[in-house]
Amino acid sequence: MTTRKKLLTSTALTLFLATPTLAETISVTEASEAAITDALAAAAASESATRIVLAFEGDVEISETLAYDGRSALALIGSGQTVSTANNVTLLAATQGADLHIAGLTLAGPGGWTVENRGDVNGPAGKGIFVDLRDDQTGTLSFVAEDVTVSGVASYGIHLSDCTLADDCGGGQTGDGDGSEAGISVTLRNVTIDDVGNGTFDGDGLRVDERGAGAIAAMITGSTVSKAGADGIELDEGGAGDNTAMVIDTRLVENGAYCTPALFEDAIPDPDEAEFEQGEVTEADIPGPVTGTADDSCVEREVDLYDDGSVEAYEFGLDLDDGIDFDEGGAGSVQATFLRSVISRNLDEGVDFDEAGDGGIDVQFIDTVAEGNTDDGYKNSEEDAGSVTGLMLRSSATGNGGKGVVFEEEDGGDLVVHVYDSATSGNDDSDDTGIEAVQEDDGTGALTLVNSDIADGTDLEGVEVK
Ligand SMILES: [Ca+2]
Ligand SMILES: [Ca+2]
Ligand SMILES: [Ca+2]
Ligand SMILES: [Ca+2]
Repeated sequence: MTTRKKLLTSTALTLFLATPTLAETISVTEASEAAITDALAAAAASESATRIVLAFEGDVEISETLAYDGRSALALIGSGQTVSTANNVTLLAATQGADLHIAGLTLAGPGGWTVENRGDVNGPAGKGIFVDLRDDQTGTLSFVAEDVTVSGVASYGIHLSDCTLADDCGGGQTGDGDGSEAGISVTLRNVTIDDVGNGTFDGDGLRVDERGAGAIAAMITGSTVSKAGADGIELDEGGAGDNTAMVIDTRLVENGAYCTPALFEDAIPDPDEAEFEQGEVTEADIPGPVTGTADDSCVEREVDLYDDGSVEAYEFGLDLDDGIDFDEGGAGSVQATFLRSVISRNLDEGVDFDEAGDGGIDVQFIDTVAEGNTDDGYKNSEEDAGSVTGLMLRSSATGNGGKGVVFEEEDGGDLVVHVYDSATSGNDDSDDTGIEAVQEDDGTGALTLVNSDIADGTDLEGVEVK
């Protein structure tokens, strides 16, 4: 049962509204899938911004996706209810690129997904929230989630897609696909994303695909992303536009284990890497692509060939994922600030920032901890034109399997890193693994260390310590 009324709006406020259409409020008073579906259909038909208030007590189980096919902004406001499904479907989708504001809701998929119990075998894997931008979209898509929990879906927890290839859109630097002129703004406040993306390859907690013109701007506060099958957060920005993020009071924990190492141990050839003299072996002599596993895309196989076609080297590895992963391609920079955040026990890097094309990396880690990640704690890699500027203030990298902190700058451009009141220890179980700073090709490199304890040492190339 739904009732509709115009939202009371003062004359003074009206003067400040950018659009002539006022937001309507639809109150859903019955706890049922049909009532919510009706409200979404009414909102789509109204062609004005709509606020749907879930004004019922109790939870709702749905069998199909709650789809909003309108283009006008939609707010879906709950008061702590759970919307769950036992089916492998996307819970909430804005199919026409509408601005979406969701608050006070838990969205729960069936759970129990693993690489051995996949959700993508008989059709697409369900997501938590999906916003698909239109090919002709302009401006900035605004997505806001506050006091929201997403769990138990086979694919992405939250997916915002401005990419013509939809789920086949690869990473931002090398990924294919084109996009609209629009950019994407994403805000998460007090959001929990847990146990998502464990039923398909590359199922991130939060995933943004931004192609064509337009930038990504992310504001993430007081949130937790844990046990996502792939990256906790992946922001892929291809084409013109920056990748900008503020991450405050946020935890990224135990993400990236869809390709569970124990399940693939026996499938990886032994030895898992080898090098050869020119003319020694052909590709037919080395182990071929791995087949017959729960998901063969988990096993990466890299082969380097000499000019004469003989094999120079091969390497097999598992595709595990990061706490937070930015890929920035084309024009534009990575600009990120972390404040009071924890990046812990992710299966690849903790922070993995890659910037290519024009533009640099400008990052600040303040009161932030990276510990126990399988590879590097913080990895920042920049190439082509552009510089690297980094700050670590009262931050630490401890017990990571790779380096503690990496800043790499290639091609034209400088590297300037300041480390104050920070510490690294126990990374990679060896020496010179606390901070790696590399400046290559044209440019200068400077690392300033003040009142910091880099117990496992530094590894510098083209960089002076001040
Ligand atoms: Ca775009
Ligand atoms: Ca870009
Ligand atoms: Ca660059
Ligand atoms: Ca350089």
